[in-house]
Amino acid sequence: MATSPTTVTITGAGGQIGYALLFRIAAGDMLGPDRPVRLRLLEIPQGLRSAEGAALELQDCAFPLLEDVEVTDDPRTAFEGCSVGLLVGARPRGPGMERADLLAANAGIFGPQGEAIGEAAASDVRVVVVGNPANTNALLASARAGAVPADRFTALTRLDHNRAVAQLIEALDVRADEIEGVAIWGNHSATQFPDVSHATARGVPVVDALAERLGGRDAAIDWLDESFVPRVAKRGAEIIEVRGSSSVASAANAAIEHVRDEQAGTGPRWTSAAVVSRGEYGVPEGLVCSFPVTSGGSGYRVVEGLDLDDRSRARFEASVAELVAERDAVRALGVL
Ligand code: NAX
Repeated sequence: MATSPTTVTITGAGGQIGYALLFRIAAGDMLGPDRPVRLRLLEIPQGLRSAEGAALELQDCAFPLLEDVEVTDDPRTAFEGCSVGLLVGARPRGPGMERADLLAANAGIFGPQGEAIGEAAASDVRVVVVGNPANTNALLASARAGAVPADRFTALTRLDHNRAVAQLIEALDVRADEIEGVAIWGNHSATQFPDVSHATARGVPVVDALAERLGGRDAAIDWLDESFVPRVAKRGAEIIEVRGSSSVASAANAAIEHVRDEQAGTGPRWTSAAVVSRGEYGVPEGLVCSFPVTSGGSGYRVVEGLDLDDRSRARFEASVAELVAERDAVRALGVL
C-alpha cells in the first residue's frame, strides 16, 4: 500500500534558507526515501513571487516523492494538516531597532503562526523554529498553539552543534562520526555554551586528545576558551564577513538533520536541540533552551545527569539568564 504523504510547512519559503531547504526535503533527505511529501510554502505578500518561482523549479525536478506544492500567504492554509513545520521566516533586526522592538515584531509573526498550528495542524505535528531569536520565537508559537503539547516545539541549535564538531574535526584530524558527546547549552546567540567536557574523539576524551596535540592540559583549556568557544558562538558573523551574506546551506542542512534525527531517532548518540525545559539542570520550566538531547523517534529528550563544573555551569547560567530576559521582555509586552 502506498504511504500517504506527509504535509511539511515551510515559512519564509521564498527566502534564502527556504530555497536551500525545499529541494532537499522534496528529494527525501529529511523524512527518508519512503515518505512522500506535500509542501506548503508560507510567505508574506512581498515574498510570494520568490516562493512561487521556487515552486516552479520544484515542479521541474520531477521528484518522485513530491506529491504537491502550495504557496500561500495565509498561515491557516499553510498549516492545514501539517505534520512537520519549519518556521524560518522572521523579522530581522533593522537599523536602530532595540531588542524589545525585535521581540515585539517577531511576536506578531510567531504568535499568529502558533495559533494557526493549534487550529489546523495534524495531531502529530512537530515544529522547529529557525527564524531568530529562535528560542523565544518557539516559546511564543507554542504558547499560542492551544492544545498542541508544548514539547512539540523546538528551536534550532544543530547548526551550532555541527560547527562545534567541525572545529574538533580540524583540530584533532578525525572524522565527524568519530566524535561523540558534544553539547550546546543555552540560547542560540553569542551567549551559548559549546561544551566538550563530555566529548570523546575516537573514544578518547577530547580534552585529553587536545592536550596531547597542543602540549598539555593548560594549552588545551586555553584553546577551548580562547579559540573554540568564541569561534563556534560567532561563526555566523565569520560567515557573513567572508561570504558577504549569512549562513544558508549549512543552516538548511542543520534544520534537515534536526527534523530527521527527531523523527528517525539518534540511537545512543547525542545531538543538541533547544527544547522546552522541564526543569532539567535547574533551567526554569517552560523556557526553550538548548541541551544535549537524544531521540528514540518520538521527540527529543534531554540527556540528564551530566556533571558540569563551576565554570561550565556559570557559562550555561549566563545564557539561560539571557533566555529569561527575553521571556520577561515578551511578557512585558503582553504577548505571552
Ligand atoms: P531571508 O531574509 O532570506 O528569508 C526570510 C524570508 O521570510 C523572506 O522571504 C521573508 O519574506 C519571509 N518572511 C518574513 N516574515 C514572514 C512571515 N510572517 N511569514 C512567512 N514568511 C515571512 O532570511 P534567511 O537567510 O532565509 O534566514 C531566515 C531566518 O533564519 C533569519 O531569522 C535568520 O536569523 C535565521 N537563522 C537561524 C539560524 C539558526 O541556527 N537558528 C542560522 C541561520 C539563520 O541566521
